[in-house]
Amino acid sequence: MIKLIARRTLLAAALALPAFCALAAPLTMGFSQVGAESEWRTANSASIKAAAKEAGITLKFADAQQKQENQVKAIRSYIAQKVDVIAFSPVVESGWDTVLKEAQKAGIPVILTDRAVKVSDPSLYVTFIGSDFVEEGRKAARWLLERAAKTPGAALNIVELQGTVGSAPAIDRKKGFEEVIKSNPKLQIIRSQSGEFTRAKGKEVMESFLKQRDKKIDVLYAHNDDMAIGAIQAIEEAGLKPGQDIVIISIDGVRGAFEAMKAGKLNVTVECNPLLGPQLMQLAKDVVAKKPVEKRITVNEGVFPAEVAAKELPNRKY
Ligand code: GYE
Repeated sequence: MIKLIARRTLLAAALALPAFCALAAPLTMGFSQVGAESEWRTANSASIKAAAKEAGITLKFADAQQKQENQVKAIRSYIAQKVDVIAFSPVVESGWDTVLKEAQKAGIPVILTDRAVKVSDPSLYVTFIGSDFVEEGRKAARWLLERAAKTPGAALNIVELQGTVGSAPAIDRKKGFEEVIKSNPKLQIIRSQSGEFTRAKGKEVMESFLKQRDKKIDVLYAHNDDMAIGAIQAIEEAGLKPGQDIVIISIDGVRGAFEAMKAGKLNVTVECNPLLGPQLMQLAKDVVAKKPVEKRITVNEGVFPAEVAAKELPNRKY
């Protein structure tokens, strides 16, 4: 009899053990980050690391230096390590089917953050949290349309600094911007090239735009603040006044942009919030607990013209 009770207790304990372990063991997330190309990215990485700590999630974090092959390697290593959930911000949109199928086969859920992917089968990821980049492009263009309406007459020649070739924000910010400026034939994009989302490349490409003297440049549209800040240097070195001789529009709303606006060198920035960490960690918990989540989660963002920069600067969190 005693033996039987003992055996039953043992059995009950053994059965309860996995459930107990699942409750007690911290969740492990493998995160593959794009790189460290911009102020936005720095803020995004810091947010993810801090939020993981706060949420008690063990974070494995790898920086891919803007290379897709490094991201694929990182994801494969997370699969091999049997993490509970994989999250990543895909550097480019295409080319993810194979590795995502491997994750699915291993039963590891994938969350996309910040940037979207183009895949053959949407079940290859559970959910995507990030900004609406097409709308950001539209917001940038709407600001320009309003400004153009106040200065009737002359045509406005626009140069565009695109983000990383093939990345969702570069594709979508171009698309949204073009869609809106089409309504005013005075607005023409005369040159467009990638500045890879970095200051250094933004400066270099702007220098080459300025050297081609066939057409006057009236407006610069940069897909992020870092490239705009690099371009501002190039414009100054060419003896021109950024923000006056050339109107400058960019996206992100990082501190550096607010400082440039305060100094009168940048005219407007469209906000793109990088502080996705807390929401991502909550999502990861829900996904691992198999709770239903939305397939697409967007972020609310504003537009900040130079006139409000000094007032807004102290409130900025990134
Ligand atoms: O705008 C840019 C960064 O994917 C939204 O990537 C992000 C973009 C951001 O390098 O600064």
